[in-house]
Amino acid sequence: MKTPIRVAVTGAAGQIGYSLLFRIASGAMFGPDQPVILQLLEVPVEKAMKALEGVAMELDDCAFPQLKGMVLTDDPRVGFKDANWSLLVGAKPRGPGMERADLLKDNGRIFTGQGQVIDEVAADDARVAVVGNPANTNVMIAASKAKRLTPDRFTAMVRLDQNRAQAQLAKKAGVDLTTVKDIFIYGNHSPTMFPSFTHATIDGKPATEVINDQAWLEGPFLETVGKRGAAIIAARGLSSAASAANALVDHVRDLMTPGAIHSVGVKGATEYGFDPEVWAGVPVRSTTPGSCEIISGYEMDAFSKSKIAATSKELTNERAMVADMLG
Ligand code: NAX
Repeated sequence: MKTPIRVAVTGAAGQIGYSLLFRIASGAMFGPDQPVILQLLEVPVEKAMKALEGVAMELDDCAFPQLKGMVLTDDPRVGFKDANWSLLVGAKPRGPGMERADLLKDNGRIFTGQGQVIDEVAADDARVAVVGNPANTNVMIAASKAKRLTPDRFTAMVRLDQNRAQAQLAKKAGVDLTTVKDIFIYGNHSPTMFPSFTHATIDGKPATEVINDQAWLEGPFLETVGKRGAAIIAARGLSSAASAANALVDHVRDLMTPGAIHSVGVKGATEYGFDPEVWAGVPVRSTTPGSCEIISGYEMDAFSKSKIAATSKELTNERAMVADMLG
C-alpha cells in the first residue's frame, strides 16, 4: 500500500468542507489508488465541533476504500501535524457593514497563527493552498510566518475563476468546454481579477476570432466572471460551495500532475507587473508533484495591461493594509 497523504482541512464543518471532504476521500484529488488521512480542523465552538462529528459520521458511511483515518480537532497543532497538504478553507466571513480593511485584519490573525503552526509541525514536503478570503492576502500572511517552509510551498486558489471563465467562453461559442484552453486568471481573487481571454483558444484557434465579439469579451464576459460569486449568493442565498470545493480539487490535483497548465496564485509574478511580495494569479506549469513554475512570455495588449494594473494595485493596497502582520 502507498503511504497515505495527510490532508489537513480547516473550516471542515463549513459549506465548502461539506463538498470537499467527500471528493478528497473518494480519490478525486490525489487519485483513486492513493490512500489519504483527513485531519479536520474547526473552531473551538461546540456547535462547530458537533457539526464536524456529523460530517465524519457521513464520511464513515461512505466506506471510501482510500480513507485510512480521520482526526477531528480544534487544535491547530494536532490538525497540521505531519500534514503533507494543508487546505486553508476556514475564515471569518464578511459581516454586514464590515469594511474590507477589518476583514483583512480579522482574517490576518487567523492566518498568522496557522502559518506559524504549519511551519512548525507540518511534514517536510508540506504544501499549503488557501481558499479562505481574502485568499491572496491570507496566503501572503501565512507564508510570511514560515521560517522552514519557503514561499513556493504556499499557493492561493484562483481556479474557481478560471473554471467560471472557461465555462462562459464555451457557452458563448456554443462549443464543448474541453475545447477551450489557455484561459488564465491574473491577479486577485476578487472582482478585479482579470480572466485573460486574449490568449485563450477554442479548438486551437484564438478565442477572440471564434467568438468575434470584442465588446462582449471586454464587457459582459469580464463582468459575469468577476461578479459570479455575488450572482450565486443572490440566486442561492448562500455563497458558492460545491464549485469552490471542485476548484480546490482541480487546483491540488493539477499541482500534483507534472506538466499540467493552470492558473494559481503564487509569489513573484513580477514579469506580469505584480509586486514581488504579493501572491497573484498567473499561468503556471506544474513541475515536480506539488511545485510549479510561472509560464512567462504572454504578451499583453493595452487593454490587458490596464486590467492587470488594476488588480495589481488592489493586491499592493491589501498588502499595505496588513503590513504590520507580515514577517
Ligand atoms: P462557511 O462559513 O460555511 O465555513 C467556514 C468554516 O470555517 C466554519 O465552519 C468556521 O467555523 C470555520 N473556521 C473559521 N475560522 C476557523 C479557524 N481559524 N480554524 C478552523 N476553522 C475555522 O464558509 P464557506 O462557504 O465554507 O467558505 C469558506 C471560505 O472560502 C470563505 O472565506 C469564503 O469567502 C471563501 N471562498 C473562497 C473562494 C475562492 O475562490 N478562493 C470561493 C468560495 C468561497 O467564497
